[in-house]
Amino acid sequence: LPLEQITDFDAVVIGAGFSGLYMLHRLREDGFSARVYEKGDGVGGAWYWSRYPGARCDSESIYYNYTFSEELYKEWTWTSRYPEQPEILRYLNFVADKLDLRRDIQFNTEITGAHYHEEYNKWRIYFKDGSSVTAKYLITGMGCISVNATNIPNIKGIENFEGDWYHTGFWPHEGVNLKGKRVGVIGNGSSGVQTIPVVAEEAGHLYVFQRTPQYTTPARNHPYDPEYIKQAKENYHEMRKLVHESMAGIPLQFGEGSALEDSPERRQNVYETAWQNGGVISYVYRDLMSDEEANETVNEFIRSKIRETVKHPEVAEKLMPTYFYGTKRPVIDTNYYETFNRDNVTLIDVKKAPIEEITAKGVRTADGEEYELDILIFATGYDGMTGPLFRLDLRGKDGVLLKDKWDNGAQVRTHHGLAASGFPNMFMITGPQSPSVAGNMPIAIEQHVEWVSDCLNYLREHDIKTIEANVDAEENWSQHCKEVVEQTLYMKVDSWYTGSNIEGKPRSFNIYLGGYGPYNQMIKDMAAKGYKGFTLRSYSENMAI
Ligand code: NA7
Repeated sequence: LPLEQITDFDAVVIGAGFSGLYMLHRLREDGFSARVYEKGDGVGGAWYWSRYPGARCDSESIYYNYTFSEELYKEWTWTSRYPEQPEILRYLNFVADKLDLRRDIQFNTEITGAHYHEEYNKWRIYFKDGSSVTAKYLITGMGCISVNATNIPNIKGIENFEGDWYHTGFWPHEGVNLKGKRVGVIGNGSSGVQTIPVVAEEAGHLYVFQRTPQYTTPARNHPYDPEYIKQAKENYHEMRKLVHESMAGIPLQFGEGSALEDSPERRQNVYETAWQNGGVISYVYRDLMSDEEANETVNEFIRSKIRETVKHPEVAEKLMPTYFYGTKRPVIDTNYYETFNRDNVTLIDVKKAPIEEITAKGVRTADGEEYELDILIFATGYDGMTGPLFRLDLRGKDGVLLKDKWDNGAQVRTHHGLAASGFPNMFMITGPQSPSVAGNMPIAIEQHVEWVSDCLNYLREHDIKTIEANVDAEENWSQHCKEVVEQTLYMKVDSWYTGSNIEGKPRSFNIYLGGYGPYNQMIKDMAAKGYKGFTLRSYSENMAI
């Protein structure tokens, strides 16, 4: 049959980002019929949508890519230490072309839901236009943050604003002319910290509405030396092994000592070296993420850098973070604190005087000030982890909605973040309770895609019709995830990791913090033991086929 007439697939994959592209490749290589559905008109996922000024990845380029193919790795050459959004998008297009993936991706197609039908042992996948297809396996590849789950705070009056407003994760492809404009940015997470210095250079005046001051460390981005790239390519095999065995998907040596055991002088030296090298610095001691006192040493170091950098003591004071460094997604920057020395930048503390209303002219805060704006940018993040899944009408056995099974996020239960009981033949790539955003995502994605691919081959070889996570296995895993996070400071802070950025979202931490390498070993062992914790059935009494 011509492809457009085929409506039943071995596997349907949601989304054509890093996850969907690799998953499709593996499915096809293994001889499964597969189709990826993608809302956008091109590949790239988050990197397709997040085109805001300054958008860049915080993982180093030479690790922020697929490692499964030596040929792909060697053929692509990154230009700088941290890849900017257009370059990542070019990379993913290069991969899609090279592997000839587009012929099995249907673009401009939004999936609204998927229902499992036990009697047929099929997933039926629904689209926005009301049509549907069926598949034996459903694989979600929307990632932990998605354009479908952007967070636009519910601030009174947005509909009255006469200027233009945008969200960083859903940026017009033709760009936005900021030249000479009065621009407001709400939010200073990873996106805000990246966009603020770039917007400041173009805008007539920039107003930064800050609720929680942010720790950020210099990225020290720079063009790559060709010799460095040459070596990276020569070390391909070693690199692939290292990143997959590492804690966070990058070959970084974690400090083994305690921050509290070093003398203040030596500690200062350690932090200063890390600061000069650039990038996140939470790894330099083993206890920075687990001990409040140890954590405070790095906080004080970064605060001293803010004092040094920002000229006006009053502005510097407003920029001083007090939470535990690293417990919100650690941010790296290019000229963030420096930007507040510019004459055309005003920092507004909206913790002190919260935003009360968006008016026709701009933003009004509780102290009665009104900031007149032409453009308002929401850098306010996402309903992460569960958000992309909950936006879909995802129903397992007996029509149970995933959102209900997980009690709106209060009771997330997965088997290693890969699968959930009651949802047979459904797999999640970087699902909740997997290591995912605790490191360098493409590596986490490869671990999952390779596991799912091996699993599907196993099922086919053994003539198994359904695979389903067991309730006790997901109970154990969820408990384990909880125990690991309880040894850290993460739950003590409000962040999108804990879900506390979304009004009404239950506080719950759904990232496995035990490390990429150990996790990968666990899921491989699980498979080697005949898919421990899963029920595999070669038939079902209810099945019509
Ligand atoms: P984040 O990291 O969730 O940051 C969102 C920012 O927006 C953060 O500073 C929030 O302040 C702020 N925010 C959210 N709602 C409001 C309201 N109502 N008023 C004022 N300020 C608000 O999102 P990003 O897009 O930067 O990054 C998301 C991920 O993308 C990132 O971690 C990477 O993995 C890629 P708060 O701290 O909550 O006070």
